[in-house]
Formats: sequence, C-alpha cells, structure tokens
Amino acid sequence: MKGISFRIGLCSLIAVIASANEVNHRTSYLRNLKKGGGGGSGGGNSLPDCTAGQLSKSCGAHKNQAVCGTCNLVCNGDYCVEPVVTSSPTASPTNAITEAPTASPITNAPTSTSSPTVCSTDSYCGNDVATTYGPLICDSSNIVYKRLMNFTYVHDGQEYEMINLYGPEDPSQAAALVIAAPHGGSLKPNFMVNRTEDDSNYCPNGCRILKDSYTREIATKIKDRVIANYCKAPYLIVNELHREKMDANRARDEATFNDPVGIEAWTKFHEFINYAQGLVQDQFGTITNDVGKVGSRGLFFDVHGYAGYDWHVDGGKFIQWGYRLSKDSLDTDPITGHCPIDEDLTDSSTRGSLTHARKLPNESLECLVRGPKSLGQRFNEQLPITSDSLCGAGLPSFDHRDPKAIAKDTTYCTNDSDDNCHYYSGGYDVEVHERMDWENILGNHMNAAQAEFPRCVRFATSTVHDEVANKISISLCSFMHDLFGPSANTC
Ligand SMILES: *[C@@H]1O[C@H](CO)[C@@H](O)[C@H](O)[C@H]1NC(C)=O
Ligand SMILES: *[C@@H]1O[C@H](CO)[C@@H](O)[C@H](O)[C@H]1NC(C)=O
Ligand SMILES: *[C@@H]1O[C@H](CO)[C@@H](O)[C@H](O)[C@H]1NC(C)=O
Ligand SMILES: CC(=O)N[C@H]1CO[C@H](CO)[C@@H](O)[C@@H]1O
Repeated sequence: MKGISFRIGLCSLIAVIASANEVNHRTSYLRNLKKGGGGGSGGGNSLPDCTAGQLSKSCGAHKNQAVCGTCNLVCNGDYCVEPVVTSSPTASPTNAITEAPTASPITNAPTSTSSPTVCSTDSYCGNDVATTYGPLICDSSNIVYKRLMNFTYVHDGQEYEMINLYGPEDPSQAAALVIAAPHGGSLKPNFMVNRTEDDSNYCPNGCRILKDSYTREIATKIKDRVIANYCKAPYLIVNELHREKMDANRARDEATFNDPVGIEAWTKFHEFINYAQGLVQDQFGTITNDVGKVGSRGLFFDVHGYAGYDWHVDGGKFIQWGYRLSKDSLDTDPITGHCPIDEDLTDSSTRGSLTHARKLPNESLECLVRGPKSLGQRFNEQLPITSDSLCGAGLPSFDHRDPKAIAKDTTYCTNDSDDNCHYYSGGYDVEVHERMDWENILGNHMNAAQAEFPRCVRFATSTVHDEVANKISISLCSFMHDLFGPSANTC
C-alpha cells in the first residue's frame, strides 16, 4: 500500500488509508452514505467530482476558508489543489485499545471512487484512535459512599428531602466526574406552587412539567458502575422535586415560578453541583489549554430523558448527546453547515460546551462531539444493548453526525421534517456549570455534556438500566482517560 503514489487525488484513496482501527467507523459511515443519511448539495449519489482546480466552496468548503472540505485536497487561494505528500499520510495509529473491541476483519476495503461530500469529519477525525479504558479489577469495598449534603425542608413538622448531594466520604477516592439528575424527582409538596405549561409570566414560550422518568435511577446506576468498574466514586446531585414543582434545568424564574421554597431548592441544587466540582478541582487540579484558559480536570454530566414520539411511534431510539450545539451548528451540509464545527469559532467563542477541551493540544470540537473519540461513538462501539440495534445509538456520534440530516431520513423520523423531529442540544445546567463561577458564567472551565436517554432505555428492565449504566461509565471514563491522560487518574 505504501507503494501507491500519493500524488493522485486523495479522494480515491480515502478507503485505502483506513487502518484496522477505523474500519468499524468507516463502514458505518459508508452505510450512512448509502442510506442517503447525509444529504448534501449534490443529493443522492451524484456527489460532485473532487478534482483539483475547483473552487474550494464547490469542493465542500464553505465561506471560502482554507480547507477543501471533504475533498481531501488542500486550498491554494480559492482553489483546491492536490497536496504534495512526501510520506505516508497516516502513521499507523498505535493500537492503544486495552479492551479489545469485537474485531471486524478487513475482508474487503471499500473501493469508493468518489469521496463523501457530506462532512469532513472523516478526514478531520477519521484517524483518531479512541482508547477504551475498560473496567479494572479492583476492590471498591473500602469506599464509603454517602450523602454529603442535603436540602430538607420542614413544613408542619414533616420533613421534605428536596435536594441531595452524594459522594465519597474521602475526596481522594473520587472520580473526576459530577453527575446530575435534574428531572427525575417525584416529590410534590402541596404547599409549593404548581408550575404550569402555559404561564404567560414565567414561560411565554411554554414550560415543561413532565418528569424524565427513570433518569434518577439511571444516574444512580451510572454512579454505581463507575464505583464498581474503577473503584473511584463520582459525585451525584439529585433533585427529588417533581418538575411540576421545580425544574432544576431552567433559569431561576422559569424554574421556580418564584415560589420561595422552590427558589431555595433550586439554589441548593446548583450550589451542590458547584461544590462537587470544587472538590473535583481540588483533587485533580487544573490544566491550561492552548488559548490560556484554565480548566478543571473533570467532567460534568447531566442526565435527561425524552419521549421521542415525534421521531417514532414507539419513541426515538437515539441517545441525544447535548453540547449546546443546535442542529444548525451540527449541520454537515457543505454550503449551509459547519464541518468541522470549529471552523467558524473564534478563540473567544463560547458556542457549545467542551469549551476547554476543544482547545487542548490535538483536540477539536468536531472530533470531541462526533469523532471516534466522542461520547456518542464510544457508546456506539458497545452496542447493541437490547435486541434493537438502534436503541442507544448516539446523536451526534461518528456513526450519526447530523441531527438535521437524520431527522429528514424516514428510517429514523416518522415525519420527514427536521422541524418535527426534535434534537435536544443541552440546557441550563450544561451552560452554567461549564464554569466554576456558575452564577456569572465565569471562572475556571469544566467540560460539560448532557445525555437525553430514549424511552427504549428508560422504560426497559432494570437489567437494561444496569447494562446501559455500565457502558456509559466506560464511555465517560474512557473519554476522560484520553482527554486528560492516564496519569490524571480521573477514573
Ligand atoms: C397544586 O395542584 C394540586 C392538584 O394537582 C392541588 O391539590 C394543589 O392544591 C395545588 N397547589 C397549589 C399551591 O395551587
Ligand atoms: C499531537 O499530535 C502530534 C502528531 O500526531 C504528536 O506528535 C504530538 O505529540 C501530539 N501532542 C500532544 C500534546 O499529544
Ligand atoms: C409533520 O411535521 C410538520 C412540522 O412539525 C407538521 O406541520 C405536520 O403536521 C406533521 N405531519 C404529520 C403527518 O404528523
Ligand atoms: C434527612 C437528613 O439527612 N437531613 C439532614 C439534612 O441536613 C441537615 C443539616 O443541614 C441535617 O440536620 C439533617 O439531619
């Protein structure tokens, strides 16, 4: 393979350069392309030719920036030209996978002659190697896990436990992980205001008052599995109040309808998250990224659920991963889209979460969000979780990159309209707790992500909850292990 002249357009080589580690990703990507999952200006299979001399824009780049998009050519002024490659373009990646994935033998390398024009994620992130940091053989029996803080309100002599923070008694036994469950509570004290869906003061655009069933249980099981697998304990913050009483994932007025007890509970919820993040920062320290921002070595993870009836009669099947990137930000269309997502972001931009990680050496928002090393793809690599192979697939992920394109695909969305099939991009918690000064959204960064679990996970058996929690724990810990390095001991 090394004998092939790399002076010919790299487009025709896109498949040949795939290494063993990438084959899984590559094949699933091609599978998506065949399904027409990506859209693109050419439509269907009539992908624009990828030849030197084209305008960079028509070759897949947008805003005439210095990339030739998916063509794998390089930009020379406004034109795409073939790169001069002096050595093999892909150093074969070190196979750092500690837990062998199910090997898929390279039986026939795809021999596509046209390159994908959907998104350059493939050329941008395709060579990334996601290390799986598998469960350790360790003894967690010496970890004392307990309630560290609570907000318990007493009314007419009766105690109402509203907010709880759990964690290891000894902070040196912590994982660098703070998990929150804002919408799984069921407590409805009748002395608190009833939030409604259509209050003109607090929610002119509508409020949500349904609980995300089983998210409290799933968040607890994720915590349990991190402890069992890695013998390090995450912090867990639970809102025990039903969403009809307080919505912890909204700004204060909408969250509480200005109920005084609701305000106290809401404030405690966020203070407990912040307190746990401070404990993580004390334990794991900080790291300064390439643009001089200081961030805690750690991850904040917000657990949600969605019904997904707009996607499918039985409910959408995807785990929707949220980084505060809208479906427009995740659009991979060559003309209207953003791929790589980083492309339009200035150094000071705070669009999306993972604001710190994206500027660590050799990282990018594109690959952190939907490359092989993304949380969504790390979970995908552990599918299936049930007999339904789609249940739990990540959106976005390396396999399923573009919520808009997926929503237009009748395979996934019953109603062929991206306005109809809703993608949840992340809420208030992820926004404010990306910063250690959460009230002003200032200070040190901590990377944040949320996951919306589908009904096929939430309303499944306890055994499925255990399996999902186990695989999420591996995804989260492997993500941090790659991001911060093995010596950071984040899990
Ligand atoms: C809230 O709604 C319940 C019925 O769902 C009702 O019993 C209760 O009185 C209401 N509370 C307030 C403060 O309006
Ligand atoms: C970034 O990637 C380059 C090329 O693979 C490598 O030589 C370098 O060590 C990496 N830097 C870090 C900080 O990982
Ligand atoms: C499909 O979604 C569109 C946009 O939300 C809506 O106007 C239309 O009524 C839906 N059609 C069906 C059959 O549900
Ligand atoms: C039920 C429970 O654990 N309540 C505790 C909550 O925290 C206060 C102190 O803030 C304790 O006094 C309660 O016992």
